[in-house]
Amino acid sequence: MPTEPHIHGINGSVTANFAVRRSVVQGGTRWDISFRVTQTSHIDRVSLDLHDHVSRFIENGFQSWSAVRVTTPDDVKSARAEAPRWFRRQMMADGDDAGRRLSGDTYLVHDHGTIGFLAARETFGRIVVDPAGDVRAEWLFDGALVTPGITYTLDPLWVATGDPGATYSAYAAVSGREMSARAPRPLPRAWCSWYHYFGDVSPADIRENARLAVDHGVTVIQIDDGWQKAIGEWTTVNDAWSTPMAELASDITAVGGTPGIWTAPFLAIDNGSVATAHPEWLVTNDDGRPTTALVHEGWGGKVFALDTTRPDVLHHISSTFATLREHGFTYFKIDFLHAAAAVGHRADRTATRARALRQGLAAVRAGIGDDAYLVGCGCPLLSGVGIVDAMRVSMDVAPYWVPRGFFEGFEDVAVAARNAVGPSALRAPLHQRWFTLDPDCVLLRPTDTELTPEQRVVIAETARATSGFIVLSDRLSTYGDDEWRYVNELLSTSRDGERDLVDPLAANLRIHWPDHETTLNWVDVWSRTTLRDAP
Ligand code: 9PG
Repeated sequence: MPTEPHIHGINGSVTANFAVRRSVVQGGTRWDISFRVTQTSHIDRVSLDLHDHVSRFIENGFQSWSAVRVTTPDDVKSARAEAPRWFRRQMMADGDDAGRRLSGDTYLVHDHGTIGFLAARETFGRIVVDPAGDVRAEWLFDGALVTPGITYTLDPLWVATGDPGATYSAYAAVSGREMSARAPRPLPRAWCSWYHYFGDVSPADIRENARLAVDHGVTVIQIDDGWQKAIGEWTTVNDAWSTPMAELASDITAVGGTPGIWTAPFLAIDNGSVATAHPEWLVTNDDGRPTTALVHEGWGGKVFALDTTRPDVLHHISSTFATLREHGFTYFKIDFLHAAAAVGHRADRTATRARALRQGLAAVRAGIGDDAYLVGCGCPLLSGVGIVDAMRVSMDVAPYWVPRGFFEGFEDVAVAARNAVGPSALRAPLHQRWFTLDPDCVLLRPTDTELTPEQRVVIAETARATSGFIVLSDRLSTYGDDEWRYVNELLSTSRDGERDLVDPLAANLRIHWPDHETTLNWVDVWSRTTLRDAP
């Protein structure tokens, strides 16, 4: 039986009085915990020993791109501790634990059940597995200031014992309701510029593909990274981009398409106009200097994070997105969202990282309007529930299968097709219960690719089985009759509706989807591939 929660201060001990209430919800135990402190304190975390022991589980990483893999408690990948701090903190809810312990961030699916947080409104949560297999729950307060006289209510925890697949689906349903998941919208049929053109895309490329896509029933034309003036400047195009975005959006509309656009709303490049004009808008380190949220050589190096606890920053974000909407865009892919949750200091010292992120996401939604289609990416998943329509749940797909170049211990989170396929399959139960699951793009082009025909099919079939959210990301003029016939089959047979995993920890992963079951051979996913569909 679990005991009393513990509270950990940033500097030394904190005393608190806890109130714990337990109830039975959908076959599991729901824990509602609140506390009051006896003196003003900066809180690191609250922890609860679960007196449970696991031997196999899914390591479920912090955000869209983090590691998602079936593993054992001792497989801590100690080399992870050597990766740069910004990278560890981007990939794990507690990046400072990298290489020492594994966790299910937000939830843990294990050999005899599922444990998870039902909400991410107040804090990020992690289910920590120590190398011996003992588990505890942690609510991360990130140093937030807490005051006596206020009752703090933790995001609820849910603990269920039973079949891993069944408890996983039940957990996704209970937490989705707790976070008021949005009603699923019809599956978009989309084209995205990234995985063929990458940063080297032009308005002419967009127009060429828009025409071909719309002719084949693919209507959303999503312009990815490469159009913007700079990271953080989302209302002006760069010098090489000859066309104003409002004009390009109207060109897309004119051929029958729906204009879509990529942005990274919480980032500001070092030395860019936002960081220079408003240094006070940035999340900072202990030394008062801006926190490096990430390093991206393609963009020019260090990238900072906006402090989304500031009303002026939230206003800037909302008005930026209202402008993009006025330009004609109604489909928005917002990326690198973890930056709003960067570790560091913010104007509102009572705010946790989770609250900062949630406020930033709400500001984007306020700017685009309730009816625009919003796709989250690089985001702690539960934070987006109730705000986004769809969410990326894996690392980037690529025109090659196995990763090339990564920080040691983090090979599962490097760009590579297998790192899109595996995590998407293991997160399939989130589809429709949390949001429309985005398993990343389908790549069918027969040229400019190192994927074998079989690997291309595995990517596409994984997208169909896990959600039916099909986004093509090829230069469409490379398609012949065979590719278009397959696109047509994918679109006409994709099905909405919830997904279940028969045994999430098995070597053959069976994904249940409406009237179908697709089996991924796990060993092969990480090396070669096979896939069987049993209608
Ligand atoms: C645009 C891309 C695409 C893509 C997104 C995101 O950690 N990384 O090295 C890393 C590399 C690329 C990346 C995310 C993380 O890609 O997922 O679909 O929009 O940005 O720059």
